[in-house]
Amino acid sequence: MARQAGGRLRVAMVGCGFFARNHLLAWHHLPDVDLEGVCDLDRGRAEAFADLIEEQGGRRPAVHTDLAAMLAELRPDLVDVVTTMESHEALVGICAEAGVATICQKPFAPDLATVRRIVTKAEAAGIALMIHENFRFQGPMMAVRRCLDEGRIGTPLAARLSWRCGFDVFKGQPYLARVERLVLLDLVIHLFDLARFLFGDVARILARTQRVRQGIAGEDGAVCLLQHENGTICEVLGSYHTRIDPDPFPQTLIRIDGTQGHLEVGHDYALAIRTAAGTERRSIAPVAPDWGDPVWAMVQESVLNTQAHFVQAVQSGQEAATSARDNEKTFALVEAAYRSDASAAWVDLATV
Ligand code: NAD
Ligand code: 89Y
Repeated sequence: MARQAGGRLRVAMVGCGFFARNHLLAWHHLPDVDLEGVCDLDRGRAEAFADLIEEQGGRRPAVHTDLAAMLAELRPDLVDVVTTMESHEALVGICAEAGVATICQKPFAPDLATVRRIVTKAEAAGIALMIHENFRFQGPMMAVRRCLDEGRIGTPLAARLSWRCGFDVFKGQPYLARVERLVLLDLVIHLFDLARFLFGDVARILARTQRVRQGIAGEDGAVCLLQHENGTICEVLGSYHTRIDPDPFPQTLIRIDGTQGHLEVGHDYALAIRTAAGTERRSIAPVAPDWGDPVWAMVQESVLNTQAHFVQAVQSGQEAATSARDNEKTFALVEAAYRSDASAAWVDLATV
């Protein structure tokens, strides 16, 4: 049910780990939101989050170690699930049973069958469920989408989205070293969503993966080719092992050839648009939240934008852009990419 526009939303978070700090601060700084509760199996982590809100001048949220108990006590309007994928089915299930609007971090689940079970349960319960897919909410990516919408380079023909860097992702997220489906499921999933955001749904995919780093369970490099339903061809590159200078982390570098011109997003968010009229160059650097860290500015701004989008969706009763049903399509691309890699063949999305 749509909430009355302008009403305040009572929010509770579950998962107080590495990435959740960005969510916590974004909820604290969003207008019309009251952060009522934080929950983690590790009470110390939840207490530390509550301390941080107090240090920021906010009202201390209630601390919990059990989601169902937190929902029974606080009855929030919105729950933010910021745990890793293995727990999403159980936690979103608890939210569905409580009938509460839920936003859940990516990856939605470990596999497509689980994604589909969660979507079915959420729809049967009638809750709004959005996946926290934040790349399309990065300020620079929204600027690229505006250029395409304005027809600056005509119809996109061929494109490249590249996130290849040497940033040590295992330092902040040590669990990544143990997952067997690594770079496609953890990172390239964002680029697949970005490709869908920029060029629409995908008809078929070809993918190859590589394992470079020693001592990790999954693939850490991937090159994919997407053929979109509208004919655009998009190359998607993801890697955790690339030694490159300057290192673009956390940026996605972009090139798009269109019928009327070429668009490029290079290092430091340098946008260049080449058309018959000449070349326009400008910065599309993100606006760092004042609570942010300069290295993570774009990530933190995108978290803020993603959460603001869900608040708006819940308040208006409209479906979120990256709703569970929408994200199932992004997830299907990951599943298709693994199938393509295993068979060394194109995979038609209609078969996934
Ligand atoms: P993490 O392991 O650091 O934190 C997860 C926390 O959830 C832990 O504190 C754990 O105790 C808690 N938890 C797990 N199960 C629970 C349960 N049933 N009840 C209560 N608490 C529970 O993980 P992280 O690095 O913060 O990642 C969380 C999610 O965020 C992952 O899915 C990851 O892929 C995603 N992530 C997204 C981005 C992005 O840019 N969108 C970046 C990094 C991580
Ligand atoms: O977990 C990943 C994500 O979602 O974006 C980048 C990342 O932190 C490391 O791959």
